Amino acid sequence: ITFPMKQKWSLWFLNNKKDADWTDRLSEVHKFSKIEEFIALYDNIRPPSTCIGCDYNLFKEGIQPMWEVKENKEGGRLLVFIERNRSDVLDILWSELLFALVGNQFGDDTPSICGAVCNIRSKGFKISLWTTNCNDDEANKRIGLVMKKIFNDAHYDNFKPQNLNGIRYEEHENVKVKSGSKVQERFVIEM
Ligand code: M7G
Repeated sequence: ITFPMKQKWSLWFLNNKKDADWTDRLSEVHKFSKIEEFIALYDNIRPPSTCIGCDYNLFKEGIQPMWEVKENKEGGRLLVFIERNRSDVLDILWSELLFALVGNQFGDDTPSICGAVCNIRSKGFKISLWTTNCNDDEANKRIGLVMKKIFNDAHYDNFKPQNLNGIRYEEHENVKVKSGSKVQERFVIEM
């Protein structure tokens, strides 16, 4: 018996070679279409907290995890910040989000989703879900509410999801031009 996925996904990795071009740092690690393939891969990669300076990305097969491609060009992201002293929370939230995606938890809103990104930085961590149309507030809010439920239902040691300061929606166009400083959000979902 095998467990095919409704949607094929691909895992990407951005290495921490800061001197190289951003696109050269990015590589596609593995594509998969069965839950058991995903679990086998998941069991063999380091948790994000051990990869400072890197990104993990889980994107739909065929969508590159970058602003420039057509699926992301007019999109944006549902974003949470995680403080740098909570690497345990980073690892939990990232795995919960991955399993939710491959487990089809976003249901009928899956077409609006492009993928998930985990930015691991010494100053702190970011987890985001990229959606394809930044103007589709209704779909993006429904997706954000599912994300909120996933993060609320996770089990933490001595941490409350309310400490995440909400899930904010940012348009990629605004993120691009404001690297470093805080981007104006389109909406926030309180945790
Ligand atoms: P980041 O890694 O998303 O956030 O962006 P950080 O500030 O927490 O490290 C850092 C830089 O990586 C950006 O200013 C861009 O130079 C580059 N970069 C990030 N993304 C997501 C892209 C992308 O999609 N395309 C290109 N060309 N560069 C990107």
